[in-house]
Amino acid sequence: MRIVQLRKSRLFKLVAAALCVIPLLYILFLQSNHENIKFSAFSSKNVKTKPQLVNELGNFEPQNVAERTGPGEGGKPHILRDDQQNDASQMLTEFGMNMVCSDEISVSRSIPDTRIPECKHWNYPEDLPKTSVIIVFHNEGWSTLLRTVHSVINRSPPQFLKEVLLVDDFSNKEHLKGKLEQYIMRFDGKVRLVRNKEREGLIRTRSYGAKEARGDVILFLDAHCEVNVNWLPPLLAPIYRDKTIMTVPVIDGIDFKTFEYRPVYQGGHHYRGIFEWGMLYKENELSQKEAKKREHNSEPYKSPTHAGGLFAMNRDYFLSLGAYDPGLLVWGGENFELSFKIWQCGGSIEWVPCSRVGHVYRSFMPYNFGKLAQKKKGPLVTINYKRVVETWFDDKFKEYFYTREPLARYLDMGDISDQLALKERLKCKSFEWFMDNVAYDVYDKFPALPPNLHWGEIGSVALPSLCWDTLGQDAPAFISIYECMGDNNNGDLSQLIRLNAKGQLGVGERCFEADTQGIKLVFCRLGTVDGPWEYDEISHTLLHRIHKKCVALHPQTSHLSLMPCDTVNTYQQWTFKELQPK
Ligand code: LR7
Ligand code: MN
Repeated sequence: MRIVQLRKSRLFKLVAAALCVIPLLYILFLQSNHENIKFSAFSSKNVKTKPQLVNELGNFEPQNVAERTGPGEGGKPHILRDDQQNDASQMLTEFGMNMVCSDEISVSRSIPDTRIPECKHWNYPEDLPKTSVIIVFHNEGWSTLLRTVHSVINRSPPQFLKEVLLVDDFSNKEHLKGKLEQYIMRFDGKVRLVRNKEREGLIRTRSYGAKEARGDVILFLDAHCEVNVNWLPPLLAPIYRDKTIMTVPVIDGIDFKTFEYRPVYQGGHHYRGIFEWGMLYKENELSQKEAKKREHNSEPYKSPTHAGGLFAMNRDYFLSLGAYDPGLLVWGGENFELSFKIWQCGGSIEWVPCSRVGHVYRSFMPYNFGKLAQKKKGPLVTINYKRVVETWFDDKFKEYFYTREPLARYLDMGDISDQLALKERLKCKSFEWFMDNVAYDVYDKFPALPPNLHWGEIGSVALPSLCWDTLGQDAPAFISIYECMGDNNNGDLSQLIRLNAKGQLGVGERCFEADTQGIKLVFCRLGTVDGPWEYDEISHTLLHRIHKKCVALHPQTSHLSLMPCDTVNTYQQWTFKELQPK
C-alpha cells in the first residue's frame, strides 16, 4: 500500500513537473522562432500588450503587390498637357487643388512606402479593435475623396475596418449627391454616407460622425488623403494597450498641382506637434534624449499636440471627453482643444512613425465659413482659440496668448461654462503641469512673451489717414503704407502691430527688421522675443537702436525706410492707435 502510495505520489510529482515544464519549453521554443509569436486576447492574463519586432515581415504586411503603371502611379508627379492648363487653373480656383490632374490618376494608385524599413517587421496583436474611418467633407472634389476611400479599403486589414463613414457637411456640388450614393454601393455596406441638414463646419461634423460611428475606434481623415502601406495596425496597437491614448500618423505631402506623393521627412527624424503663443500649430524635432527613451527608432513617442486632421481614438473615450467643444465653429483650434483635454485629463498622445498618410495641402481655402461665421463678430479662428485658451490655460499662460494676439481680448467667445464644468468633473490637471511635463520644448522655440508697450495701428503724423500695412503678404516682404482701417478692421490683422518691452516690433507671428532698402516683415528669430526698436512717446519717433536711425515715410513714394533721426520732421513721426472694437 505504502509502496503504491509512494509510487502514486511520485507519478503525481512527475506529471506535475511535466505540466509546468512543457509549457515553459513551448514558450522557449516560440521565443527562439520569434516570428511565430502572436498575441493572445487583451482580456486574458499574461498577454504581451507590446507589439514585437521580428525577423520576418510583420503581420498585415502586404505580400506580392502587383506593380502598376499609369499616370501618377508610384506617387510620381502627373504633368498635364498645355491644352489642359486652362481647365486645370479653373479647378484650382474651385477646389484648391488641380482636379484635372487628380481625375486622370487611378483612385487605387500605388504610392511609395515612406516608412522606416524596420516598420515592416513589427508584429501586432491579431485582435485589434474595429475601426470607423470617418471622413468629413464639404464640397470636395470627386477623385480626391474617392482616392481617400479606396486607399483605406485597399490598405487596411478588413477585419479591423468596421466601416468608412462619410459625413457630408452640407455640400452643394452635384457630384456629391446621387452620384456618390450610387458609387459607394459597390462597397457592399462597408462605406456609409450620412449628411448634415445644414452647414456645421468640420469640427461639429466630426463630433457628429463620432456619435454616428459603429466601430470601437474612430479614426479621422481629411477628404483628400492617401493612406500608406500597412498604416492601420500601428495606429490601433497603442489604443489596444490603453484606450486613453490618441494615435497620430506621420503626415506626408501630396502636391496640390501634380499629386506627387512626397515623404515629409526621411530617415530616422521625428517631430512633435507644438504651438506658439498665438496658437499657430508648429512642429519641433524630437530630441535625442526623448528618441532614446524608446528601444527602436520606429516606435511611437509622445507629442503635446497634433495637426488636427488625422488621428485615431477609442470612440467611448472621445465621447467621454465631451467630443469637441460644440462652441468651436467651422475650422481651427479643435486640435488644441482635444490635445489639452486629453493630456490634462489623464490621457496621452502618441505619434506613430510606422503609420504614414499622405495629405493634399491646398494653396488656399476654397470655401467660406458660411452662416455660422456671419453670426460672429471678428475672426472666427481667433474666437475659437480664445475659447480653448480660456478653458484650458492658467492665467499666466492666458497673458502670453493675449500679448501675442491683443485683438483676442475684445472678441466675444460665447459661453464656456460647460467646458469649465467638464474640466472640473474630470479633475483635469493645470496647464502649468502640461507645460512642465509634456510641452516643455515649446519654450525652446517660443519663450514667454514680454508685455506689449504699444499695440494697434501705426499711423503717420504727416499723412494721418495712412497706416503701416503688411497688405496680407507672407514674410519676407517689404511693408507699405495704406489707408488706416480703424473700426472697419473687422478682424484683418495686417495693420495691428505690437511693440513689446524688449523692443520686438511685430505683427502676428512675424517681426519687423530694417535694411538699406526699407522696413521688412520677416520671420522672427526662433527662440527670441527681443528686437531693436524703441518708440519715443514724446517725439513720436521709432528708433532702430542698432542702425541708430529712425523710420521715415518718403513723401513721394510712400516708401518706409531708415533715415538719420530728425525729431521735428513729421514724416518721421508715428502714433500707435489702439483699436477699441465694439
Ligand atoms: O466647413 C467645413 N466642413 C468640412 O467638412 C470645412 C471643411 N470640412 C472638411 C474638408 O472637406 C476636409 O475634409 O474638413 C476637412 C478638413 O478641412 P481642410 O482640408 O480644408 O483643412 P486643412 O487641411 O486646411 O486644415 C487642418 O486644420 C483644420 C483645423 O480645423 C483641421 O483640423 C484639418 O483636419 C487639418 N488638416 C490636417 O491636419 C491635415 C494635415 C495638415 C498638417 C500639418
Ligand atoms: Mn486638409
